[in-house]
Amino acid sequence: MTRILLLGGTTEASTLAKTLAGAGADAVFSYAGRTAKPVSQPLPTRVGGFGGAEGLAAYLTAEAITHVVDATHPFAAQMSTNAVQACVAAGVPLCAFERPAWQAGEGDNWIHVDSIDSAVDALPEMPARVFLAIGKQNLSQFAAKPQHHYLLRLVDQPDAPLPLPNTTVEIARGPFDAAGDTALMQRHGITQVVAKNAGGIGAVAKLTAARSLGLPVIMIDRPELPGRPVKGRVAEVIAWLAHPAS
Ligand code: 3Y8
Ligand code: NAP
Repeated sequence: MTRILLLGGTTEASTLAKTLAGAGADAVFSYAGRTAKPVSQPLPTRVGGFGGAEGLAAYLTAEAITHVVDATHPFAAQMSTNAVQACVAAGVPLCAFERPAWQAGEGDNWIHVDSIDSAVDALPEMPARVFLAIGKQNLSQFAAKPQHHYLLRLVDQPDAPLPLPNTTVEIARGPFDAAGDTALMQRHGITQVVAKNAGGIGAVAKLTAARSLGLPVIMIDRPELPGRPVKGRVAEVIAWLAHPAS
């Protein structure tokens, strides 16, 4: 009897949830609980951590999960690592559902860095106006360069003082569009953008806007993840669910 745990929090996860719900699949959607009011899903939904890889393994057994699809964000490295370990421990097949990384195109001016700290190092010494569109969890590292004015885009109003002295906060939940991001960046006189190589369509608008405005982008490459089968399309995930050994 197939029972699927879908680790969500991305556009891809929401798309897959619709397909599974439409097919009447027995599936549970999982959020970490990072935002106050996550988008509702057409599947039974659980919110919050599992308690590490051990907690997830216990959950898989207790809930008689037969397949895990990890459709979390490419930067959700801890969740993806825990999922690999827990599925081995519980003997449950796992596949990732992931969008490809963005590639620089004609007219793009990207500086590739391999971590958030390298992104901080890549910022100039002279005061600049930086669109820091990487969410809330990694802001404190940018306190090393307080001289810049940072435009922050967050999902929820911050519930604590921000670790940066000069900020403008924009509260918005993606997906975003290029016209909106171009206007936003012009309005704030942005001189460079910092982005995670999330891939997908939900966060790409700021790259399109940077290209049209001729602005450099500091692009943070994805963290290394443990080996696991990765699918790039809903149809491939559905086929895998029928034949997990594939
Ligand atoms: C809680 C669920 C869907 C999923 C939508 C995608 C697209 C819109 C673009 C910018 C970049 C950023 C951020 C972003 C995008 C999608 C997707 C995506 C980037 C929600 C959501 C949850 C989260 C968590 C949140 C992080 C933050 C990252 C904002 C819901 C809206 C910057 C990633 O305040 C916080 O603590 C926010 C934390 C993790 C990164 C960070 O480190 O701060 N996402 N985002 C999920 C959970 O609890 O499990 O609230 O509805 C989902 C989406 N955010 O269903 O359509 O698929 O990527 N999310 C990045 O890419 O850099 C915004 O502003 O340009
Ligand atoms: P993370 O750092 O990899 O995970 C930290 C811990 O959060 C995990 O060990 C787990 O706690 C819990 N967790 C993460 N995702 C979960 C999920 N889908 N369901 C249940 N628990 C989860 O994760 P993150 O980067 O904070 O991302 C959190 C959520 O936001 C994920 O759903 C992700 O898809 C989404 N998201 C993240 C980004 C990003 O830039 N990181 C962007 C867009 C969306 P336990 O160890 O207690 O199990």
